[in-house]
Amino acid sequence: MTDNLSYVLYGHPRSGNAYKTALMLSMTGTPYEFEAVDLMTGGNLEAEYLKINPLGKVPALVHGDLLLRQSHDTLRYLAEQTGQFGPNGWAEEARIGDWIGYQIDFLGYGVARLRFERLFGGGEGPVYDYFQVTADRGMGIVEPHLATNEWLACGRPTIADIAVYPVMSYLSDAGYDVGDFPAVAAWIERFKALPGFALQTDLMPVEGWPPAAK
Ligand SMILES: N[C@@H](CCC(=O)N[C@@H](CS)C(=O)NCC(=O)O)C(=O)O
Repeated sequence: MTDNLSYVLYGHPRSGNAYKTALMLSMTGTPYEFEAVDLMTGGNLEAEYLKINPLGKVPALVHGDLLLRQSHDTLRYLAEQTGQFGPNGWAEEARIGDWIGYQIDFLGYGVARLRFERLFGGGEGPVYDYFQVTADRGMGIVEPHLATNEWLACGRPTIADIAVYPVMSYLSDAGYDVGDFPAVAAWIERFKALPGFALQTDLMPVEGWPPAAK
């Protein structure tokens, strides 16, 4: 850390986007306070939280006077503050950016939507099918890449891996069998072995989450 200002993370363990920030804090050894925003009861849409993030989404990260409301900004900011997991120069920045864009385009609008629909929606229908096509395209991109690359970018663990890991950690919730993606499965194990790795429930503990299986 470059100063003594404390970090406050607003999030919820259901959120893959908040998990990115929580992982980055943990894996860089950055202490933080956690403020739970209860996505399950609409806490993200309550007036008190909307003052922090008018978009009504998590994560939000406060560091002194700075307020970050986008998960990928939190990764880039923490990389700069800690000197860890970030790019060295624009050639690396661009390759990391490819995977951050991939996360939004194929995981955020694909795999993560499938998971949400299966857990909380109908899990079928034309909208679901659309997410399936996007998610399948995304899995078809990452599997061959990781078959020939140990990490997503730059030949070392970077914020690209931290951005992509949370959604990959719940592939089965999205209806995939991780065994069908052996290179992704091996990368998941490499990622989990990195110092500071922890589960979202340990980094953002919220009573009652995950819900007991019925
Ligand atoms: N672009 C935002 C997306 C954040 C986001 O979608 N958060 C979800 C949880 S993963 C959320 O708060 N959803 C609540 C809602 O939209 O009502 C980021 O990358 O941080």
